[in-house]
Order: sequence, then structure tokens, then C-alpha cells
Amino acid sequence: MDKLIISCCICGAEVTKENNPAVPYTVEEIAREAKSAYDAGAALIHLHVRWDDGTPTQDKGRFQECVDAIRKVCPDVIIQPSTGGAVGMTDLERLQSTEITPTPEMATLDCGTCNFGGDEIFINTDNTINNFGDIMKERGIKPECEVFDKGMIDLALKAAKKGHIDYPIHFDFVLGVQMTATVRDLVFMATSIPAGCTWTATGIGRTSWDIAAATIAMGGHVRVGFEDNVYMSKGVLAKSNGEMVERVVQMAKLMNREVATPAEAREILGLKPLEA
Ligand code: KMH
Ligand code: ZN
Repeated sequence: MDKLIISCCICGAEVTKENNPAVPYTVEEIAREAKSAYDAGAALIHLHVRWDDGTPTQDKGRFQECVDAIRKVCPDVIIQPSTGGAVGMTDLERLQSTEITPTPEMATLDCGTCNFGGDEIFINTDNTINNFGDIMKERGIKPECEVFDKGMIDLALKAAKKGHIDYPIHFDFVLGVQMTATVRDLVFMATSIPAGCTWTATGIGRTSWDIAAATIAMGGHVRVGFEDNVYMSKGVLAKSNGEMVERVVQMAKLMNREVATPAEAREILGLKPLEA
């Protein structure tokens, strides 16, 4: 079994300070939360950014500022900008996060359209998937294929068959948005991807911890963080993203699974080693 890559989604686009006052908005807060996750054992930061008032943005300049600030305090962490942004953003807006310098090693590639609660629909047509895949390929960015149900695995494989995404694919199973977040469904997802592909999983809300434990046992990689969950337990808010990562590190220790450093995570994901 590979060592465990812990990804931390420190900010998200939907969660607010009303949900948890520690949710970061400013550049300083984003760097603080990234550092707390990194210090606790996260090898990868999945990044959304906000304006100071909390409005989500894919603005290239804001991403650049945040990535530069994170890099100063987490010298070797893998920084994975979101290209999902927030519901309703255009494709061009969303892709700005891939235009920063240096070019990100990874970025998310959302592999289908899904219900996002209420009347919200997160739109990712076949053309969007293929176009995002082509642009990431051109720029040398490894996609993390975000899939919110089994059909999205199939859409990713369809895009790969047409040459828009390269093998081995790295998937992120986001459970609890559209499909239920159960161990049964996690097993179904993990056994539905081709051999040689890698996967991370996350559960939304309180399912975060069940999915983390099952994923550690199954040999997948774990994502936790404020984007997906702001509670340690019922009614108990997490003080930081680092506190959540620390719990995953403890779970892994109890289950005899070693945690990957950023360098080891790069090797597992087929990324180039960081230049000295
Ligand atoms: N905020 C969601 C609409 C991603 O980061 O690629 C999209 C999302 C997925 O979070
Ligand atoms: Zn995201």
C-alpha cells in the first residue's frame, strides 16, 4: 500500500465565516490555514481563493498572491488550484487559476455536471471537460479529476480515451454532494477506476471522518478541510484546518499507514520532483 497523501482543502468557495470563523478569506488567513495544514502533515493544498469580504474569485492576481504567500510558509507543499471555482462562473474565469507563475503542478478538473443544493447546478459539459483537459495537458498540469458520482468517472475515462486526459488518472471522489457518502459507495467508486490510477476521497460534513477512516484502510488518499467540513464532532467546530489534518495523521498512525511527505506524494502522483 502506498503511503497516505493527505490533501487539505483549506477554504472552498461556499463555506463562510458564519459557518466557522476560522474559514480564511484574506491572503494572510489563507497562508495561515495552509501552514497549519502543512505543519500537521498535509502534502497537498487544494486551493480556492476569496476577496477580503469572502466573495469567491478565480482572479489570476489573487491566486498569484495567495500561492506566493503559501509558498513562503510551506516551501515544498503541492499547491493544487481549483478550476471549479464557484457555481455560475464561466469556464474562462475558472481557468485563470492555471495561469499563475510558476505553472501549478496540479489543478482540479471537474468531470461532469451535478446538483449543488437548492437550485444550484455546477456545470461541466463534455466540451468543458475536454477543453480543460487539453489546456492542462498543454501547460503540463496534472489534473485531479473531481468526480461527484460514478457517471463522472465514466466521463473522465471518455475524455481520456479521446486523448484529453493522460493515464494514470488521479481521481478525487467527493461523496455527499450528489451521491451518498457511505462506505458502500466509496468501495463502488474505488473499484470502478482502471488499474494503475490513484484516488483521494472526501466526505462532506460529518461523513468526512467515516470516509477518511475507510479510505485509509482501502489504500486511497484522504482529503479533509473547511471546504468539505467545519466540525471535529457534533457541535464542535474545528479551530483550524491543521486540527483536521492532525486527526487524519492520528488515524493513519493507529491503522499503521505511513503518511507521505510532499516529495513522496509527488512520486506517488507521478509529478516531477520539486527543483532545488
Ligand atoms: N465549488 C464547487 C462549485 C473544484 O474545486 O474543482 C466546485 C469545486 C470543485 O469546489
Ligand atoms: Zn474545491
